[in-house]
Amino acid sequence: MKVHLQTHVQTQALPLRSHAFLFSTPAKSFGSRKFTTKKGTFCLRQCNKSYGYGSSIKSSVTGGINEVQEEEDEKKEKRQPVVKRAYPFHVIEPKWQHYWEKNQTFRTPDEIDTSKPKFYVLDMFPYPSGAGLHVGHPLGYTATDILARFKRMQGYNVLHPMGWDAFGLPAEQYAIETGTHPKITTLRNINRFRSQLKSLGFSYDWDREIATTEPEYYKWTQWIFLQLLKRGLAYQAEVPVNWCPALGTVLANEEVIDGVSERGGHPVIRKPMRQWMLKITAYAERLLEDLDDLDWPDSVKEMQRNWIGRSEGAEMEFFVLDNDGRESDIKITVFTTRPDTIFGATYLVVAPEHFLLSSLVSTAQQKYVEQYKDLATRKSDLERTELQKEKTGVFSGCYARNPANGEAIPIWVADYVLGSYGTGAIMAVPAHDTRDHEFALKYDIPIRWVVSPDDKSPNDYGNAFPGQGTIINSSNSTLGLDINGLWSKEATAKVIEWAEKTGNGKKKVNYKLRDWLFARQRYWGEPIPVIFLDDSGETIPLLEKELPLTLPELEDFTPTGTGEPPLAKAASWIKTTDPSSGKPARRETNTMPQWAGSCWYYLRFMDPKNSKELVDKEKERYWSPVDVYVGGAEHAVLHLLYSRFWHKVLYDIGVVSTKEPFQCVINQGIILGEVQYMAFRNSDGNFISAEYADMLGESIQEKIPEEKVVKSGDSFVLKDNPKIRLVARAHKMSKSRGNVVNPDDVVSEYGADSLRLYEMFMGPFRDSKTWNTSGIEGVHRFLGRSWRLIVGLPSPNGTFMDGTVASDEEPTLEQLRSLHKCISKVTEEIEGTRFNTGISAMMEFINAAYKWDKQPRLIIEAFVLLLSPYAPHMAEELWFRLGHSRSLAYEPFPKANPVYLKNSTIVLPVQINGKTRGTIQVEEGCKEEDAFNLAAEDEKISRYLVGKAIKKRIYVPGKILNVILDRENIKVGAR
Ligand code: ANZ
Repeated sequence: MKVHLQTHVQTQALPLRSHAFLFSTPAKSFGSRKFTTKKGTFCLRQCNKSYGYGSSIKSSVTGGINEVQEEEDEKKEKRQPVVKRAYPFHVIEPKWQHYWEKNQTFRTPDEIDTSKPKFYVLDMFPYPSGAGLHVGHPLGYTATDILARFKRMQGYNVLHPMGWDAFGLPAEQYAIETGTHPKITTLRNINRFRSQLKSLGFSYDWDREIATTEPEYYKWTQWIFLQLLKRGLAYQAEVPVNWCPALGTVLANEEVIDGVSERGGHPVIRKPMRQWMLKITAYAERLLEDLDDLDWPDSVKEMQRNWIGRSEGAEMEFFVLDNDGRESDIKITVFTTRPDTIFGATYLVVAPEHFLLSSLVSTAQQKYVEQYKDLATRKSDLERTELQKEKTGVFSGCYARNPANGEAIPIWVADYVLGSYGTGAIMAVPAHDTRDHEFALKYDIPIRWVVSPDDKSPNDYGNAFPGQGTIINSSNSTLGLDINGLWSKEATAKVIEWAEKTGNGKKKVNYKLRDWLFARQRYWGEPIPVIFLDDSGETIPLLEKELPLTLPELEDFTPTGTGEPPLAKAASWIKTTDPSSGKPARRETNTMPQWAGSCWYYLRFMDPKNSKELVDKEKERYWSPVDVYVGGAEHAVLHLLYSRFWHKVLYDIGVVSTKEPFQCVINQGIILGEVQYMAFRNSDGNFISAEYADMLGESIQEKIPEEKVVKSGDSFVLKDNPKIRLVARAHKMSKSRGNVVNPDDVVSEYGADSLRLYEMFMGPFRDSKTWNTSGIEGVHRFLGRSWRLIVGLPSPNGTFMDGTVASDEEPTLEQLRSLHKCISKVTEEIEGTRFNTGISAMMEFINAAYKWDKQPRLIIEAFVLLLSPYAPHMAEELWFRLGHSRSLAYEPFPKANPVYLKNSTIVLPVQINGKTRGTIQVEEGCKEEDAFNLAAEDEKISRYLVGKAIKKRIYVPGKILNVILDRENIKVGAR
């Protein structure tokens, strides 16, 4: 999945008054440096063959592990030794990737033992960009792989698939520039991604690989569209799009920068066009309610809630007055969340695009209102609703009656009210809404306080008081409405009740969520399966048996110039006939947005080759829902919301059995580029310390290499001149900053296991973290140490002996304790997705094991199994060297024995002045202070201590505590 380029207006939640805009622009992918080869890549290439697009992968290799080993040994001899290698990962890794592929180790069979528990762990599938994998990808993929491997070893049936979100703008843009068909570019990129992923040893079931661009896949995307259409959840509407007359094309929001096209800088205007919309708003309430039971980050749930933006309130009617001050038959409906403040509504505001505006404006104000409307259409909704922006508006020349107190109040036109939310009109209460307050002060409109906080009179407030409180100044005996003295909540209920009874309004729930704009004027997307009759223009859905409606071959992908999508050029494809009436018809030339394919792919993985159904019912019932879904936080709103919407529709029509698709969502953190150190020079070219750089204003920045930098206190300074402080900063990886790390380089230099381990060891999985090459060296050393502990030291020529140094002796108690502590911690930390601390536990274990004379097989085998989800290649090789002939992928994961987890107690003799006076029971490893306190509490021993001053204590942990008394000094008060 990539950060999708959105075309036009997406399902939108708009910030309104008092609402902060919570969803920031999605983070873009890291990008990647051009593929470079370094020492060692030779070996990787050998085994990372690219396979055909969409084809299932078949290994061409025959023979068992030994045969593979021989082949590899042969290759090894031809290779140059690489100094940095702590162990022969360059031989081991391709060997095991090869083995897994040949033996289909990670294949999840179609027919499985469903009495076993299941675990479906899914990555947000990538957009196969031309840049290849970046180091951000393996972060999430390693985590899911560890979980998948761990659960397999715990006896679960695991579904761990991978595929491609392969429609998208870059391939089409490339096609426009070069004429290369997007299919070719996509295929090339998929092959590259696949081989890169394989080089990292992920345990995907490659047999289930899918691409959203494959007709067998998008047949079902189209099928879902037909179901939506059947249920009135897909409809057509005129919607404004970004139209660039000079380029003759519709542009995505991201292709428009400051009102001009990114390409060429031509003006872009908003133009209404016929579009397909999906009625996600019909599911707003369920999308909101069902969030509660999900095991998702609170921040993501909150973002979804804000995006849906449920507001409870009322619609109130305000009759417009004619020139004589009498009620006309035009009424303005406003949406308010604060009906309790109705007596304080001293003016109305209608949005510049309000449908009634032209019938309201007085002749005298006509000119000003027109000018104002014109200005407003050039601003985005975001600009209009920005809290800090000065409010502007014009008087319409017209008044309306406040239904609560009968007052005539002015109607204003102002762009801080949006046409697209609520009713596009508000009752303005300047005493209790900050925007209205600012506006009323500017245009000299009366401010009436109607809510009083308990402790202060409202006039003490220079600003609006937007809170709840006790209602004041709110009674009208003629209408029988009196809310004075009520608390805001009660007053709101009473006003709504009164309004409903008198016909002045009604209770109303509003959502900020908008329907989803579902058409794109692009070639490289799923064709929309409908036709239009030539004579009547009627829309006819394709029959299900006509699916898939495949994309026609095109040679020219350039825009048509008329705003018609590129498919308009496929003349013979467009012309068709309606099968039921035989009438001539035209095909739809818009395509679906990239979101479509990613909305439901998790279902197809359960049954990827089913040609009769989207997914087999039993398979779906077994595998649903996805147990753990890992991906970037940039998908917190739209992708997850769209998928949930489709899933709920599929639930309603009986295709899926669960209300929600993803039980647990985890967002991995972002990997920032290596820390960069910046120094500053003044205009004479001399270095100046960072704190003066701002003062001078004209300083020149210079990047300083790490080796010329030292840490001094909390700062970084120049090694040669410690007076010069530097600025240290980590930036998001980007090509332009030149701080992108290519995983291929890391793999060739340190091996895939080191990359996997490093990505997990960098810090808590969910946090952002900075890349640091010396960190990889650290984990690489750990792997090397583990290898040498088990295999033994290399001979002088650098080769390792076969087998291991494991002995067949029974492990000691100390060894068992070390091991079981490690098992317990590693298990707990994998389950809690705290992978970094799991690695620390293994490092501690290895440090302890280095102190042992012997490495008992029982201990070593268990450690190898513990290590295997993290560093599977090395673990498999060690397992093989330990004498096993099958992969360890399905070996039971070690279980911690509680007996070895308890700290045991020992009997510690206590001496006073060298004479044994008793014994105490202490925990093994007990600290001196604790041992002494226990001794002092012991009845037998304490009597030798009472009233005595202590000269010193001699403590040998586990052996003895000797307390030496000061014979000269006796504690005051004793005797
Ligand atoms: C009177 C009032 C008094 C309001 C008060 C607020 C405070 P949310 O919670 O975001 O739904 N509003 C309604 N429609 C609007 C539009 N199209 N553009 C801008 N503002 C709009 O906000 C609802 C509140 O936002 C409504 O309640 C309305 O102002 C304003 F002390 O009505 B209120």
